[in-house]
Order: sequence, then structure tokens, then C-alpha cells
Amino acid sequence: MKITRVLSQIVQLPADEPLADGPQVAGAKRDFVVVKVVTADGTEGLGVTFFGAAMVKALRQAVDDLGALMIGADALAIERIVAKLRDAASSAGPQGVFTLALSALDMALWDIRGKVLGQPVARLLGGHRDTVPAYASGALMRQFSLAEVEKSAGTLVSRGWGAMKTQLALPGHTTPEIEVERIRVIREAIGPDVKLMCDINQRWSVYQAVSIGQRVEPYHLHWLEDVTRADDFQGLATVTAALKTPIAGGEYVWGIEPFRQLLERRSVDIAMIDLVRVGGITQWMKVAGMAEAFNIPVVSHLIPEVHVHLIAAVPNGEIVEYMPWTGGLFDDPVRPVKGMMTVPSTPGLGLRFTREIERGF
Ligand code: SMN
Ligand code: MG
Repeated sequence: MKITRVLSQIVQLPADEPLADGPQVAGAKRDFVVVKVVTADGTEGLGVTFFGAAMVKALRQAVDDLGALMIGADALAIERIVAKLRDAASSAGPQGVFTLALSALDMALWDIRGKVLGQPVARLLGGHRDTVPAYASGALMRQFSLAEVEKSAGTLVSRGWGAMKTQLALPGHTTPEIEVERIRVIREAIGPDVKLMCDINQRWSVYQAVSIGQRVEPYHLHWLEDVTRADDFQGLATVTAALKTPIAGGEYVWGIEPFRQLLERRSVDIAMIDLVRVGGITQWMKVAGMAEAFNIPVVSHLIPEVHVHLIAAVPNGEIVEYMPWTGGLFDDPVRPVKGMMTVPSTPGLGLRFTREIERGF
């Protein structure tokens, strides 16, 4: 199953907020690099990566350069290809553009493997279940006003969502009272039974995380995420031990090794694995297995169209983050229905790029 071509392009999608039709910045866009790996028999695998921002062209170049090294390789020998790319890039990884590029190529190889073996990727990886819960993400962001998030939270419930994520560590003037009030208002808008997660994106000190975290405990968050600097494993462990609320973290972690530190130190109660920072599907599965050994559930970060396979595959997969950013890349992608996502039954990832993107290759 020889790889004959690797094609890429940069795609810009509107930065809209479709889940609750909430506030949006007119004209704002997000950049993605999409990739297609093609084998001698015409099997095509697709992948996606991002986080390039101003460096999106460099990210595409990295995908192209690494992709060129895959020509002639056996598409089913994924670990062999990963080792070759790592060696070729010398010490450019694991943090940064190397891993972001590798991840898109790895995704495409798993898509090919699924198509060749005639199975959805979720089944190749373990096939624990066919449907998984998902939560709404991106509609209750910290830059929106209190009135806006209150309204959007109600809209999400009326659209059937049973779980959703908001953010604290508010921009501009804020106090612990203002922070706690925001959670109180959202909890009141959604009622006691809807799961509410809250993301800090590393913006609190350990002290703030413990003190504000304790003050929001009456509103029983489902988890509090990235409460302080992601590389402060000990600080995270202090917060995790101090709060009853489960602490989630891991999206800022590159590669698999730092997850060992997070898990051994009980820095988090829930491991969040980012597909493009961890190194693709191959590495994602290794972290999920490590977490299982530590009796810790795993949750996904972005790209729900691929993550649905991964969360469904493993016994400790808890819930998919449904952030709709990448949906516009695909033709009729899997979407949640009343907060549940069903793994596509077609071989591979079960995804096709839109016709416009296909024309662009
Ligand atoms: C997040 C991170 C990066 C891009 C978008 C959103 C956030 C999340 O941390 O968990 O969704
Ligand atoms: Mg997050």
C-alpha cells in the first residue's frame, strides 16, 4: 500500500458561533491546513491541523516537507513512518510545528488504514461503543457579556444539549465575586441537571484556582479545566487535591511523555488530549491507555469529527468536546443530535472534504 502523493492546502473558515447563534466578530476567520495522502491504488486519507495562526504558511510547508518523505512508504506501517519523520526533523519536536504537521499526516494514515481494512477507525482502535456524549463548546466564551452567555446557555438547553462549557478568568476588570456570579447565573439559566464545565486556559495562579474554585463548588461544575500553568504539574496537583470539583487538563501538553508526569503526580482528575499537540491518533491512543492505567477518564479537545472515533474506541473515553470550528471543512460531517454523537459506520474516518476544498487540491 505505497504512498504516491501527499497534497495540502490552507483553508480559511468563518469564525462563527453556530451552536447558540451567539455574538460573533464580523469577518473573523480561522486558518486550517488540510492534507490528503494518496496510495498507489487510489485510496485517499485525510487529515487536518491548525494553531499556526500567523505561522500557518510555515505549518503547511512542514506538512509538505514531511509528506514528501512519506512518498514510497507503506501507508500501513504508521510507526515506521512516524520514526522516519522524527529522525528527519532532528530536534524540531515535540513542541511546535513539527508535531502539528505530523498529526495531520498520522490522521490521514489512520483514515487510509480504515479504508483498506474496511472498518471505521473507532473499531480498529478498540470499538468500545458506537455512540458517545458530546458537550457544546465555544458558545459561552469569556469575552461575551454576562447577559449574552445567560441567553446562549438557555438556547443551548432548548436545543437539547445536556452538557456545555464556559470560561472564567474574565478579561478586563474582574473580581472573585464577578467570576462566581457568572457561574451562578449560568447554572440558574440551565438548571441543576445539565453538566457545566469551565475553562480557565491557564490564567489563574494556584492560589486563585483554589480560592475561586472553592467558591464555585456550590454550582457543581462537571470539571474545571486548565486552572493554572499547564507545565506546573505540582501546582495542578495542589489544586486537584484541594477541590472536590474534578480538574481537567492536558490540551496544552505536547507528545506523550509529559502526560506520564501529569498522571503520576495526580495533577488532573480528567486527562484532556489534544489531537494535534499529542502527535495524532497513534499517540492519542497511547495517552488514553496510560490514563486508563491510572483510573483516569479521557476527554477530547477540538476536531470532534475525528475525536468521536477516539472517545468511542477506548473504555475510559468520557465525552467529546463539540467545538464546531472544523465542521465547515467536511461534506455532511457527523454532528451531535440531542448531545449524542454516533460513530460513522463507513470505513476510515467517514469524512470527505467539501467539494470546494477538493477542487483546491
Ligand atoms: C480552546 C483552546 C484552543 C482553541 C479553542 C478553544 C479551549 C477549549 O481551551 O478547551 O476548548
Ligand atoms: Mg480548554
